[in-house]
Amino acid sequence: MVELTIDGQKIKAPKGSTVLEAARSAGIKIPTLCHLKDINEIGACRVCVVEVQGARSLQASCVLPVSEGMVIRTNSPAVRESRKTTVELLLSDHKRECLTCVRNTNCELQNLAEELGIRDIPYEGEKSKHPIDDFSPSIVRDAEKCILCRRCVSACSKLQGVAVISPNERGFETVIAPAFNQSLNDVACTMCGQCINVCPVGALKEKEEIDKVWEALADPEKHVVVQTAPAIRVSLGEEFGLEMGSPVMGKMVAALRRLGFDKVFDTDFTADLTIMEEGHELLERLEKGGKLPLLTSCSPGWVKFCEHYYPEFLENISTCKSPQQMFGALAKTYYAEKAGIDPSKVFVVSIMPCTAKKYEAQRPEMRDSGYQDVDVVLTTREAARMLKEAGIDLKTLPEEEFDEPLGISTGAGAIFGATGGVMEAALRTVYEVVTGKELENLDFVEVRGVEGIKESEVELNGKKIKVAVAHGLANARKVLDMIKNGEAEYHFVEIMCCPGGCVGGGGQPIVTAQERWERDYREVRGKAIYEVDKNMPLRKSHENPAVKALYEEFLGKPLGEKSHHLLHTHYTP
Ligand code: HC0
Ligand code: SF4
Repeated sequence: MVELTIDGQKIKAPKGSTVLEAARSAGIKIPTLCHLKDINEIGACRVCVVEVQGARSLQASCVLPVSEGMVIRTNSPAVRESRKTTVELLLSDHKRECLTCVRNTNCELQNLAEELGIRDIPYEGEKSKHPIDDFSPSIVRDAEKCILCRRCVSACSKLQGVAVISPNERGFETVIAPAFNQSLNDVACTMCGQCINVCPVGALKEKEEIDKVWEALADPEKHVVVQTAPAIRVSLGEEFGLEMGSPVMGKMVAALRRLGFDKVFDTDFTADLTIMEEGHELLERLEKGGKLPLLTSCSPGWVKFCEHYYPEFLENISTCKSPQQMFGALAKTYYAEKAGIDPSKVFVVSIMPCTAKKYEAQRPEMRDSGYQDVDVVLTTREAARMLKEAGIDLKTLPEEEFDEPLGISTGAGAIFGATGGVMEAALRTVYEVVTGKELENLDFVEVRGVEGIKESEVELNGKKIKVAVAHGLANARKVLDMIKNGEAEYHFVEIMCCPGGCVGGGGQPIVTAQERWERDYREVRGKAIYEVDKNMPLRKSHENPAVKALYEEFLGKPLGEKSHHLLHTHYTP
């Protein structure tokens, strides 16, 4: 420990920590902009400058290590002046569309300008000119709003191990973009949206598709159904001012019904179905000597990553479509038939915590119903925007139930939303199917939590099954490399593209740098998902009565002919 003085206060801080960390631990606030805990700690923006006694210039506190006897001032005239000038300069070359910006009232630059009391921008001069890149089905990039903080660059390379965006050119010409300023659509971007989640401003956002949904809802010819992903039931509330991780399942159903959807269904239903299909696929590969380890297929950012960077593993990926896509295929076949509706009139909307799901829905493989299986994918944020536009306040609504039959699910379906959840759900079912015995303890805690890579072993009729779970593509890389190099051997591996799994998806409510500092959003939302599971009357996919009925009435059996046609696909190199 070292002792230093910050604003007249004596503070003890661990050796190797920064002045910013020491100040925050003592409750002294230093504003930051480019800083993002553990991800982007580069001292680039200089908003966090402080005065160090004896030093000739102001220092960026986020990269300044503490030292014994240091005397720091975080709030002197020189410090305030410097911070203000920095932000004024940023604003002078910023496309100031605050009133119409997607991040209006939720922008770290806007908040900072307000906190620093900036009332005018004295440095109006030349402005950077860059076209908007909106060719990707998922991500829109507007470099004229970019403040060059590099948070997206670090997230893409450090969290995702993808590194398709970086600074191009120099000085005033600098632009954060793929190499040679190409479109994100033309490079090996996974469309995960992690860059959006860390962007402090509106330079990165999802491709908004709200208008298509308004149009469908207004069309009396269309039967518009909505499916809600597992993760959004613990995150949508954040957009309405509720505590992070608040469960809002019943209110969410009520809100979507009031928005005008003809049926409010649940992706958790097809998550349960995925377990039936994928569980049997695992058993078949184990018995018949198929390609192992089996890798999960539900996270489209991960699948795209595998296609670009590890094509040699494509045959390991489960042939199961994701729950979102199984839902679309069934909505326009099984459901349409059962409800007596012309499938061409069924319009399927998904609400997903994910930007890559927009891309997934548009893949050519995803049309087995005879139509595009899922018509529009909205992120959690877009769904909240629609509700707000309609004047629906989630908080004040009663709790309502999903519609039947595609709204019936178990706790196993719910935990898909957190890292380790697909694995746990699969183990609950596979264990009981193989052994014929009832599981005494349903909680496979070894695969839970935010550790980057988790491993476990399960005994099935005397045979040890080794499993692993990875979340965040940088961790996926590690696991795949270990398998490739013969350093690890598994039978089944769950890979989720986003840190924390879908609860941390690129379409989720934005968590600011300050909030990321205060708590681990992946952990808070993940725990909330496991609470949802705990409170469900049924917690094993194979016990879902609607899934059982689906097999009896329509599919026949897991991996049967109809399943193969509607619910499975192949990703080819
Ligand atoms: Fe997920 Fe999914 S769990 S990918 O993490 O499998 O996005 O929430 O909807 O499809 O169910 C996301 C979340 C889904 C799908 C499901 C899977
Ligand atoms: Fe990188 Fe994901 Fe953003 Fe693509 S979407 S640039 S892979 S962080």
